Amino acid sequence: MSSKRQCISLHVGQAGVQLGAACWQLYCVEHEISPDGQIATNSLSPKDENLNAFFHQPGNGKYIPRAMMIDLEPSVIGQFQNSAYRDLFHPEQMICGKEDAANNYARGRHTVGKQLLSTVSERLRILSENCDGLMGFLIFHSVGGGTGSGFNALLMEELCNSFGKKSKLQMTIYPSPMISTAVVEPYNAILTSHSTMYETDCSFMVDNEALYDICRRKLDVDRLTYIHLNRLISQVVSSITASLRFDGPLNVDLSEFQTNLVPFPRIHFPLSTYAPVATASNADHNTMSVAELTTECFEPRNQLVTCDPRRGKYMACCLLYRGDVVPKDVNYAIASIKQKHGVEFVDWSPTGFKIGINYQPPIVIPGNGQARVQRAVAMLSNTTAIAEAWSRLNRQFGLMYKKRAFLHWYLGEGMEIDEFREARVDLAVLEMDYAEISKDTVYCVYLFLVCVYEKLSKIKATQLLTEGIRYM
Ligand SMILES: Nc1nc2c(ncn2[C@@H]2O[C@H](COP(=O)(O)OP(=O)(O)OP(=O)(O)O)[C@@H](O)[C@H]2O)c(=O)[nH]1
Ligand SMILES: [Mg+2]
Repeated sequence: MSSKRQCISLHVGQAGVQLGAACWQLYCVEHEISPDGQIATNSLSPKDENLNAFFHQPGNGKYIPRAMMIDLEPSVIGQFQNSAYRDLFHPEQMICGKEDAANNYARGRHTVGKQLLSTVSERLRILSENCDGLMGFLIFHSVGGGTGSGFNALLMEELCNSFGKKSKLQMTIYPSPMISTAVVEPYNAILTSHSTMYETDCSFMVDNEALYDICRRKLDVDRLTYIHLNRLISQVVSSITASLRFDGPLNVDLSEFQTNLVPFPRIHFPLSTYAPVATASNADHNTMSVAELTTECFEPRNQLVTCDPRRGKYMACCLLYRGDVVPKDVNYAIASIKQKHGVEFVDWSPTGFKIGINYQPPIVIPGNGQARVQRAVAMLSNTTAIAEAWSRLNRQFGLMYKKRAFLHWYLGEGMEIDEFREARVDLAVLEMDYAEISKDTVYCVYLFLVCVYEKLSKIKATQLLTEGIRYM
């Protein structure tokens, strides 16, 4: 049977590729597919026929991920090619160049990245031809590095040109508030966010500092590495995609996420939370009730982005339960959350919750510190509190930009200073949008009219604002 809802995953840059390795390993374990793409010897058939949504079956008994790994330099993909999962992908699904973007958005977008684009689009065409009902794309990347930001912008442009209205959802690692691996991360993050603002349908944000904090508190691991962080993110990704890969009583597909989570095209940055994150020695977590799990999702320290939802308002919450969960318990849990102090919704979103239930319990990769549990939940919530993260980034961008610090690296790779100015205004406006949305209903009408105007005139409102500022 072929599912009419296939999804192609694109893993871009170091973080994207490493995250890809974690996600595909987890999918394989969940579906009992061995690392070389064959069905594990102890199972007669793979766990679910719906896995056609994520795996292509060319007919030789092998399951090949509908995915591509792309990096401008060879070492990270090389590591994957030396791992146990090296035979899972066809070699042509792993594309790398010779030199990276050196943490420079402009190199990823305008110079080094451009050289790889034609190969990527050709392979993308082949991947899409293997689908008889392509639903959309999942793009995994960080926005702090040059490839994940710059090449991502190029790729999103290409996806829009070649695949028009297909969904484009991103799993995006944002620069952390305090720890960052490159000084120019705020530049890269803001430039790519601006460039893809109207090309991305939904971007699930995570930041490494929040992930480190959760893993440090909840896992018995002496030395945390990206592997631990990626395995936690992969559980969220697995919950988001479980409904496409497994049958379930209350399945939520990709377009339903968008419809329910994105009230206005630009307000598309949901916050992710996952519970429980538990070690084998922590028995309490293994038996957490649906109500307890749901409460955990509204605990700021369990969020994958550092911000405080108690200082903002929720617009929508999508709760994706897995395992031993029944709708009655979910309804009860949500009713009590609605009474909870500090969980406030905007006045124009009366119902607020979207629920998904999948009976497939979560599975963990042995050796990653997490325990196997009976049930889990991933929450994706659109909250105005995420503006806190944008505000932090905008301020960091502004500090460097005021002095024109590090700009020569970008201008030297073919960028115009206007792009910086526009990106800055665009993201400052985004911050204001969030602030105003939580205030009143009238502003939402205004935001809606702006979207209609932009659609009809094909001129972005922020472009007009930039022009205005320039002449002021
Ligand atoms: N969670 C997580 N974050 C990562 C991982 N690898 C890198 N990062 C983060 O990603 C940001 C750096 O981006 P990279 O993905 O390394 O850069 P890139 O996209 O390869 O771009 P260039 O190397 O500059 O060409 C930093 O914020 C890192 O902390 C990973 O495996 N997992
Ligand atoms: Mg890199």
